[in-house]
Amino acid sequence: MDWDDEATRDDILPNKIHLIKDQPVLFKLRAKDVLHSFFLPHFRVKMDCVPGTPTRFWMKPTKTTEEMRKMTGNEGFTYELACAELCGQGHYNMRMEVVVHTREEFNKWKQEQQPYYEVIGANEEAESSGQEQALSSGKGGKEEESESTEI
Ligand SMILES: [Cu+2]
Repeated sequence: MDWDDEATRDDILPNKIHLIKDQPVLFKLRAKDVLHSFFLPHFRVKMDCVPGTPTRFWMKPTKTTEEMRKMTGNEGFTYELACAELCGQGHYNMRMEVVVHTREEFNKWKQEQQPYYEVIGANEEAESSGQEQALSSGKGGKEEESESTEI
């Protein structure tokens, strides 16, 4: 993210894809290295991610995750995103959960999210207040710090 652009400061970086039932969504796909395939099997959607050629598609989820759990009788049901291209050593790890909410549930979830800019700022404060404190607190924030350096 480009922190010089103030429009990025309320961006969130969730570890799941959160969608709203009956709300069309546009996915814009890019690849840096090799071909990947953005596969949402429960939605019958698959789109290649091609280096140098952005791809895109619209879709509209019509059932929430909870509705699917009731319909399938599977309380553990989750929508899944997976890479459907044998793209390299990290291929096995290219998956993500997709959650489809009602609009009310989505708004509640969104309000609970902290902008990534603030998450990074909190890490920078911890660094500037002295590493001894961060180390003695045992917060396990080392991974977060290294991630923020890469971005
Ligand atoms: Cu991939």
